[in-house]
Amino acid sequence: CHSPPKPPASPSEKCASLNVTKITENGKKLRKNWTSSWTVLQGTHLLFTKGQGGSTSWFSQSKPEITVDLRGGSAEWASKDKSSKKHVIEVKTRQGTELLIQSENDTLINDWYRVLQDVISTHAWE
Ligand code: I3S
Repeated sequence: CHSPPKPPASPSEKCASLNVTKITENGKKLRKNWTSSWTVLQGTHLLFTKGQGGSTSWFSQSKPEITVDLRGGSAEWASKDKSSKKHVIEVKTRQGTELLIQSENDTLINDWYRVLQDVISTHAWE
């Protein structure tokens, strides 16, 4: 994560510009609103800020728009009926929020899929 003034990133920190939309909040269905979002995985939490043009956006300058706790949640490849886009991950939280995360870059999204699975399985019983 390219932000020199910040303290050193923890090993579990990861960031990328990804396309994101919430589809459910507290169990209630929402209208999709895909936005490019600077996405940070910080420990067991995923933080999203409004994208300001891909990887040049500076996370520490803007407050997260969405924060989700991955503990007790799930991350799976979204089925075709969830989106017509390619490479879509469906993230569900224990609190009943569902998000779709997408990137045209399949290497990048595969990497995120693997890391999300890893975080969720590591912290499954917390
Ligand atoms: O699941 P939907 O309703 O087909 O999702 C599409 C819509 O949200 C659409 O916006 P409006 O119909 O509200 O104008 C978006 O532009 C599409 O991107 C959504 O579908 P995809 O398949 O791209 O997730």
